[in-house]
Amino acid sequence: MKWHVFTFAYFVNTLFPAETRWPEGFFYLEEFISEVEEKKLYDEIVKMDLHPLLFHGYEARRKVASFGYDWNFQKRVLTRGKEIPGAFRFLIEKVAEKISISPDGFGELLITEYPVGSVINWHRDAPPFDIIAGTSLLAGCTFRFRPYGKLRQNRKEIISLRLNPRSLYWMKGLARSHWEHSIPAVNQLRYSITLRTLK
Ligand SMILES: O=C(O)CCC(=O)C(=O)O
Repeated sequence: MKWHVFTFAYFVNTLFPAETRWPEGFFYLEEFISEVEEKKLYDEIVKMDLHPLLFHGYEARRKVASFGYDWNFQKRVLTRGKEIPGAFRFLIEKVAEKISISPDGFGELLITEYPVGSVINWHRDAPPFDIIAGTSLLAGCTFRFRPYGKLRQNRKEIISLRLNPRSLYWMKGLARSHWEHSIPAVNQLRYSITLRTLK
């Protein structure tokens, strides 16, 4: 290897060590669904009655529709809600195949609408859930991680990445237990479809 190539490779490696780019247990894939699939999912979502979300006592600006098992943040209980509509089956199967689980492993499907300016604040996902997988429709967003609780010594430890439309992320393990995540104000209308397995 020529010296300048080696120097560059070493420098890049030092700046962005692969293992600290994303928390362990977090995975991201671009162009997971096609534009046709995105449109098909969006056409289903616009038919739905989305309602404002109550999150830790506050009404968030984002709106949701939940199917399957639903976690109530106020009462901290899991209840069985409406059946997951069949129109989402192709997405569920595609995600399940990608992350090597059975499609029936997903206990919840959550649709979230993020109007311009809306956010999701720092949180870890609800305790009864295990693997979390999310697809972005229409627009992307910034997705941030910071160490959770006592592990959070330093606010500068935020890891920020860009989720593009039609991408898929999934998280499990340390990314769920040792990190919390948030989305700062979006600058374009975004929808997300989040799938969760039960523990
Ligand atoms: O919109 C997203 O992709 C993130 C959703 C999320 O973090 C949540 O619903 O708890």
